[in-house]
Amino acid sequence: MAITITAFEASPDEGQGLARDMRVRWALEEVGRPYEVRLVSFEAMKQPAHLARHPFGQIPTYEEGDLALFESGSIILHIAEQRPGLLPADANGRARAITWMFAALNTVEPPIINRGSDESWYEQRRPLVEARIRDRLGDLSSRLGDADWLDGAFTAGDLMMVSVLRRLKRSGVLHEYPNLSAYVARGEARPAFERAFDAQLAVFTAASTG
Ligand code: GTB
Repeated sequence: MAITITAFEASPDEGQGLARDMRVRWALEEVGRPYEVRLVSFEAMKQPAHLARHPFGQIPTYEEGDLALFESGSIILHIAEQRPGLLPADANGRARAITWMFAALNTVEPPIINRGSDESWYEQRRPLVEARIRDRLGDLSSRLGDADWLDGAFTAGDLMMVSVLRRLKRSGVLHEYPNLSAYVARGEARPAFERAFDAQLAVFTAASTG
């Protein structure tokens, strides 16, 4: 059954692969499933046709036959459950991998998203938000230690955690945790990541040259 996902027609990240379609593309590449992309404008995301797919008018979405999903976590779990490659075969290993997916989405990503940029209103909050980020990164760094991945072989938990940490790359904070920087680099060096990255970059390149 053909798979269609949605992505920004014009991503504000200018091809850095920081929007959440990137993690879905990466998961599909890891399990070897081809997919099509429906590009949506910010205006179209709030129209009834897209709201029927995504109640909050966002990307990414996922369609396969009569199944329509939203929320990157749910989409990646679905992809991982359909084909081998992202979840261990043993039940306990699967449960731990799913736990790391939730940890990435619920514990590590929120303070990272709260990180503002140079807006004046953010200045007062900056010390608190950045302390929260460093708390999470410090704990994650201790847990990872010198392992390649969070729990043995690469799983959907790593895919989600690396995706979340990539949002910090421009900030320089990751460099304070060399094992986390190396972890993100390991994820980005995976051929499936590279294919996904190139595909999302091609959208930006086509838009900026055409
Ligand atoms: N919880 C949902 C999920 O995980 O799928 C969150 C989905 C979400 O935040 N989608 C964003 C969106 O559609 C795009 S990814 N926003 C439009 C809207 O809400 O109207 C978030 C994102 C956007 C841009 C950058 N960037 O430019 O660096 C990074 C991440």
